[in-house]
Amino acid sequence: MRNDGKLAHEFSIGNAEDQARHAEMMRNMPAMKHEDPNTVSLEPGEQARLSWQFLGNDTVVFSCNIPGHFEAGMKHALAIGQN
Ligand SMILES: [Cu+2]
Repeated sequence: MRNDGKLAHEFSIGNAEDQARHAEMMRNMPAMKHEDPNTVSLEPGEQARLSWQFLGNDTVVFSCNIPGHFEAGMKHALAIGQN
């Protein structure tokens, strides 16, 4: 992925609970930068690769958890597997 925007963004994969917890943590510590296996943070112009294997049936939430971004709509829920 590549950040073509003018602000820093994050791309994070998780379920709805993970993302809510992650967003809450980032509201409390706005300067924190995540480089977890399920998350990349990108400054404007930066690019990175993230590989993830989806197993089983779940609803996955892709989101940017930088404070205000998730709330502004930077999220997408997707059902995976054989539902
Ligand atoms: Cu963002």
